[in-house]
Amino acid sequence: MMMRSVKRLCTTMALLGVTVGMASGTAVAASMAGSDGMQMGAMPKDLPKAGKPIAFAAAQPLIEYSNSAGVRMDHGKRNTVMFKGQDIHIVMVAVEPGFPDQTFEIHRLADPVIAVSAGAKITLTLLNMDYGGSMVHGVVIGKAKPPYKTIVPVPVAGQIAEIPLTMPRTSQSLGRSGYFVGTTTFKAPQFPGRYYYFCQMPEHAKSGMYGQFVVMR
Ligand SMILES: [Cu+2]
Repeated sequence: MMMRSVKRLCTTMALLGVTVGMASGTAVAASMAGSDGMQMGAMPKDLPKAGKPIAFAAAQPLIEYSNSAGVRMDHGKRNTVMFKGQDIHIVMVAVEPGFPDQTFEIHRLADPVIAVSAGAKITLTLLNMDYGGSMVHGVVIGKAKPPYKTIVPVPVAGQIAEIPLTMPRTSQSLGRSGYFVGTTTFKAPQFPGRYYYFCQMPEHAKSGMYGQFVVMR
């Protein structure tokens, strides 16, 4: 089932005449009709350190990268952002303004399927844009699948990555706020398979803060 849907994505890509698979992991800029889109996002340099809030101006390149990197493919409920290549940078936003509570955004899709190449070196960054005391968010990627309990003990089975909990933004005002960022690097598994990313803050995964993480061939 999973491989079939990945295959279908690849077929769709081929039909659209899209070239992917840059060795560097950067996407090729292309303009395409319809809702399927592919854009280049400049990979932010000098990623902010965990635990120190950054200003909105410093968060903006990360937001822009998150909104544009990878290949966005809209398939109804199973929207996917595909990252090809062996050197991948993914920026996830926790609750981008305008999106529902307890969601992750990539490419302005809430909780999309993330598809990556097997064996790729992945830099994963989380920018927490949420506001409010308990709006602490992190990311764990592993084999633990939904439905989730209130507390999901970590590490989970088959865990491949974790970004520790990051604090919400410091002010109601987006422009005046400080933003917390977490980053981890890991290697995608060598074999295709289906994993899940979720937020390890109690209640969050249970209330929907998760998505699929698919390792493609
Ligand atoms: Cu969360």
